[in-house]
Amino acid sequence: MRKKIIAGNWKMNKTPSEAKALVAEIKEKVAGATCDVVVCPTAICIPGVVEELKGSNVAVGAQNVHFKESGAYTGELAGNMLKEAGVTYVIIGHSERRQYFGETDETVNLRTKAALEAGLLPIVCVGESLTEREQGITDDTVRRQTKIAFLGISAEDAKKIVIAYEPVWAIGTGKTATAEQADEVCGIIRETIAGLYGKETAEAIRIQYGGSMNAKNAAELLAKPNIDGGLIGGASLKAEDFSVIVEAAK
Ligand code: 3PY
Repeated sequence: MRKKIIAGNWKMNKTPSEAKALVAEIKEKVAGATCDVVVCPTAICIPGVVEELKGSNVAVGAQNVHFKESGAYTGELAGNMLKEAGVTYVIIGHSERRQYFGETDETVNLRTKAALEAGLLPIVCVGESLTEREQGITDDTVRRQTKIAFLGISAEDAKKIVIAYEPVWAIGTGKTATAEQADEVCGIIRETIAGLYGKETAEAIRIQYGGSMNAKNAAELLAKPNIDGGLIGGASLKAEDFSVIVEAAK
């Protein structure tokens, strides 16, 4: 039985004081959660959020990590820096990073390996664009993204990775994949992992759905056999909505 995991991707929202206030509310509301709960604020908000969440059941995630340990990479953050700051998880390869910041399948793989090396737990995002879905190549796309993301990663490390299936056409658009569509693609991702590592690893790995998951549609999505949680965008910025989603992840 896989433990569900609900992670809030705050994207570029909230100042440090707003972030602290939001997690103060969230931690009260999700104190009785039976799933893993994660919030992923912007890097500058991490220290305050970590401080506010001390002693709670809510873990902190970053939204990106660089693949080198240090050096001339202006604006980047290394895994050991995040780790020392109290970060547990890190989102890698979100479609917004692929779309606006030149992230590729190869850099996703490098970042995933660097995160594991630093002792962080990667949340690796995959998902097809609208054109890819319309052309009937959703399966090929998520298979390719998954296979490259996991290149050179041992089965033991693979089990630490959470995969987030986020159809690009459902991100920030208010459009959600139907529970059937989401479950089907999560199943294809699990099959891909089975092809790479065998059934045991595939059954152990957690696959989230992301893409306009909200307080209204979460229960239906989370009831599907291949969906082990959610990576939540806008709804994670409201403590009430986020806690309803956490509650649905039993
Ligand atoms: C969304 O729901 O919009 C997301 O991108 C979650 O990562």
